[in-house]
Amino acid sequence: MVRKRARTKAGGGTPAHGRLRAALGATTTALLTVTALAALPQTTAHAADTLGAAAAEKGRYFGAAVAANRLGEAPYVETLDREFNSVTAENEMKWDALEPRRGTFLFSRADQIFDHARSRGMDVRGHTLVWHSQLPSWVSGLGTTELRSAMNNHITQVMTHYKGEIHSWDVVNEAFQDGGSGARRNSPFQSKLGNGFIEEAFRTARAADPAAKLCYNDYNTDGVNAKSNAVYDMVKDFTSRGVPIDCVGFQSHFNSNSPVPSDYRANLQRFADLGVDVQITELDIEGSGQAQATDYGNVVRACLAVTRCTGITVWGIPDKYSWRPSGTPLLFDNDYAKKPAYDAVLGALGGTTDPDDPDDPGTPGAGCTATYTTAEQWGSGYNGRVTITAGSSPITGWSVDVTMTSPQKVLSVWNGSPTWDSGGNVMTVRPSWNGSLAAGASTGFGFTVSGGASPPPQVGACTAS
Ligand code: 9MR
Repeated sequence: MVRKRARTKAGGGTPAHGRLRAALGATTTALLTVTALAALPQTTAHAADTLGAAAAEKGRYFGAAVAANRLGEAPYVETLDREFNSVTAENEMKWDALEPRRGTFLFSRADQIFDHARSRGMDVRGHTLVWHSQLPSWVSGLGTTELRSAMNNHITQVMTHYKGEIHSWDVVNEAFQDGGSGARRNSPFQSKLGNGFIEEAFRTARAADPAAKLCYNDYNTDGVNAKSNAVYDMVKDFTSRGVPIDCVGFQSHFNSNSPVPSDYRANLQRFADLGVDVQITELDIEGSGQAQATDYGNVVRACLAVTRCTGITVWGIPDKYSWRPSGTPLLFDNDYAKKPAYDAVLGALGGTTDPDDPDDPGTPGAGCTATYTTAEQWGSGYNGRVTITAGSSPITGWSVDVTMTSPQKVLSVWNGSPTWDSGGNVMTVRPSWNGSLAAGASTGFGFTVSGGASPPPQVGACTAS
């Protein structure tokens, strides 16, 4: 733990975080003034070149979910500190991490993330106070009265520890069922405390830290559907009765089974129209290349089109540390190179990438992009297809690495010439006849894989020549 934190008592002195924030505020103001004066002649024509800076120019934050055990890795921290101005603890502020035994609160790992972020002036989103998952078994075993008391105590203790320093808290997470019922999810809270547990959690949270924005957070609520309608009705009821709620989080975990909905923006807007902020809280989109980039750009544009969409958090930094790494759903590849999706997000935010930066594969004119789709699938294999699209300049050749997961094997490749690494699971594909492409034109190659219908291959960035 970086520093010992003082617990606030009712009527007590300034919490440790309050002093930290006051000090940071003064330092930041001084630094900004000096920077602005010194840099004015050169910077007036430059667009922002990081996600956080570009989002800030649009009045939004751009955050990432962070894992405490990665904070010792230099490229991880360098990317976090350079690109993001908000942080969510991916697991460290969940109930099982913070109160594994009743009344025993362990804040050290959560504090590592909190201290890292706050000492650099980043916002912190709190995730999450009341959730059926990652819930210690002692909680599920309690009877009604004890459960009520444990829930309120957990909310109060945790929020008091970070009082005045958390931008938004996910007070209740994933309390509605999937599917068409619009019903509440069964959980210890729901079954013992009934529908009123959500309202009670929000009221307790408001009392514990009046400065924090209080959010309800869920998944599969990104478009208009039975589940989002049920959440909508709850928020409408809360706002009409004065139950404290400030924001709704849309997790936005997308893939081919759960694509970005066409009514995403409209859905965000209808919630905003209830008088709450909306936030994109756990964004990741499985895929690669231009298709993934387009989806990411669309998500960012949807948020920007809704005045009360106050920020976006991506659920991780490099693909390899995603909760679903085989789907390569994030903005940075395993070596922290910016993916085409990164460029699409930065572009949608109104920023620009540095055309001389070799880590920017999606920079206009820099070459080509590769997009993967599974064309057919059967019990023990599939046909994959990679579409290659030239950037804004013509190209005369391209190459793409495609990595299979053992025991999968590639049986054949068409419209491309493969070479293999020594381990036999990475093939580098170059053109057979289709290397020359006009600016913006596409070609593709296909391949048949046996040894398992999933996971899909990992398709690397396209390199043009
Ligand atoms: O990314 C988190 C992963 O590391 C954990 O193992 C998992 C455990 O439930 O939770 C993941 O984060 C989830 C988030 O807290 C709530 N929404 C869904 C996220 C992805 O599963």
